[in-house]
Amino acid sequence: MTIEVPTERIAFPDGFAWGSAACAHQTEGGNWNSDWWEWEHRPGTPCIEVSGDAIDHYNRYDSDFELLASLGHNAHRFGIEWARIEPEPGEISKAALDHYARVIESLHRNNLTPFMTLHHFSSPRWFAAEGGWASETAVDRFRRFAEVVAKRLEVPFVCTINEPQIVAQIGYQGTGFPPGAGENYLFGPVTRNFIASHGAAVEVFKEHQPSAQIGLVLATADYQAANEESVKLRDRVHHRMVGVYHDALRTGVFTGFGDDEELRGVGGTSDFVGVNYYTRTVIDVNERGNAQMPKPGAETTQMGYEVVPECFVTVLKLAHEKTGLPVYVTENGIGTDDDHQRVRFIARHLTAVRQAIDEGADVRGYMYWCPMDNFEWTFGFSRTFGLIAVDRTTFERTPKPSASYFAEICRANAIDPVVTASYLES
Ligand code: IFM
Repeated sequence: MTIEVPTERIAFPDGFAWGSAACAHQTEGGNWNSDWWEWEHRPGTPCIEVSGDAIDHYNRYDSDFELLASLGHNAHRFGIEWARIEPEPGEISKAALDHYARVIESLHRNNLTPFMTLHHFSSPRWFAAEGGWASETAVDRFRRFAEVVAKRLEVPFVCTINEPQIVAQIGYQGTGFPPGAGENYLFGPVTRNFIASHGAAVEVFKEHQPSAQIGLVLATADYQAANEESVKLRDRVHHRMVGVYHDALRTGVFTGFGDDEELRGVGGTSDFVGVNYYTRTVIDVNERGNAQMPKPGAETTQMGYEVVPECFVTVLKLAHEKTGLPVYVTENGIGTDDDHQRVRFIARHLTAVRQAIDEGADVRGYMYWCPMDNFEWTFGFSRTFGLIAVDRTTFERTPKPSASYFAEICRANAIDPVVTASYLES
C-alpha cells in the first residue's frame, strides 16, 4: 500500500528527538587537510566543483544553531573533523578540540541535544597516505582518534561512522570517492576495518564516557529483487551492504563474506543504530546485478532517486529486528528545488516512521537531512536538500517554507493534516 500525505493527525511518542543532520566537511569550509579536499582539487576526479568555504558553518555555528532552535528542533546531528583534530599522526590540535567544545556548548545553550559524528566520509590526508580504510593500521588510528575525542568532548549521543558501506563501495570498490581505488577485492577488508573501528570507538567511549549512548550510522536502502531469478543476488548484496553490520551490532561478531574471517568483540555493546534512508535499490540479475533505474513516471529527486516512503517502513523495522537496538533516523531528506515536493516528502516519510513504530520498531527520533543547502560531495552545490537556503556569496541563510512546516511538526510532536494542507496549497 502506498503511503500518502496523512489525512488524520499523527502523533509521535513522548520525548521523540526532532532535528536535522549535517556533516563537517559539507558545511564548515576550508577543510584543506582532508583527503576530500585533495580529491576535489585533483584533476580527473568526478567532482564538479570544490567545497571551498562550503557554507562557513565553522564560523557561523552559533547563529546556525539559534536558527534551528527557533525552527522547533530539539536535537542536532553534527560532525567533527578528524583532519582538524589530528592534523599529523599523533599530533593533536588543542584549538580544534576547543572549537568543537564550544560547538557542543552552543548546542546545549540552544536546547539541541547533540548527536556527534566522529567520521563522515572525510579523513586526514596522512591517514589516506597510509592506505586509508584498507590499511592494517586503520583500526588503531581510529581508536586513538576516538580516545582523544572521548576524553575531551562530552556528549549524550555519539555516532561513530557515517555510512561506511558507501565509502567501501564508492571509494574502494569504485572510483567515485577518495581514494578512487576501483578494486573489487578491497570491499571486504575495508568493511572489516570499519566494523572493527566502530567496535574500537565503542570500547573507548564506554571507558572514558560511559554515559554517552553510542551507535553506528548505516546507509539503508530497501534492497528488492526485480524478479525471482534475482532473489539470491539481492540477498547477497543486502548482506554485504547492510546485513553484516546488523549482525555485528547484534552479536558483536563480524562474520566476513563467506571466507574464514571472523572478528569478535565488535559493536556488540552499541546503544542504538542510526538509519539513513533515501530510496530503494532494485537488483536485477539480468542487468549484470546493476540496480534498476526508476520506472518512467515514478516520482524522483535531483539525485535521480525514486521517492518510496513505503520502503522506509521496511528498513526501519529490519534495523530494529536485526540489531535488537533502538533506532534513530539519522538522515532522511530530499534534494529538490520544489519546496512543495519537500513538504510532501516529509509528511509521507514521517507517516512511514509512525507506521514502523506501530509495527514494532523502536524509533526514537528523526533528523532531516539536512538543515541547510550545502556541499553534496561530487555534485558540489548543485543538489539542494536543505530546509534553509544559503546565499553562497553572502552566506545569508533563508528558511524555506518547508522549514516552517517541519517546525510545526517538531513543536506539536505530531503531523496535523490541516497544517499540511495549508503548506501544500500556499
Ligand atoms: O549528503 C549525503 C550525506 O553526506 C550522506 N548521506 C546521504 C546524503 C545525501 O546524499
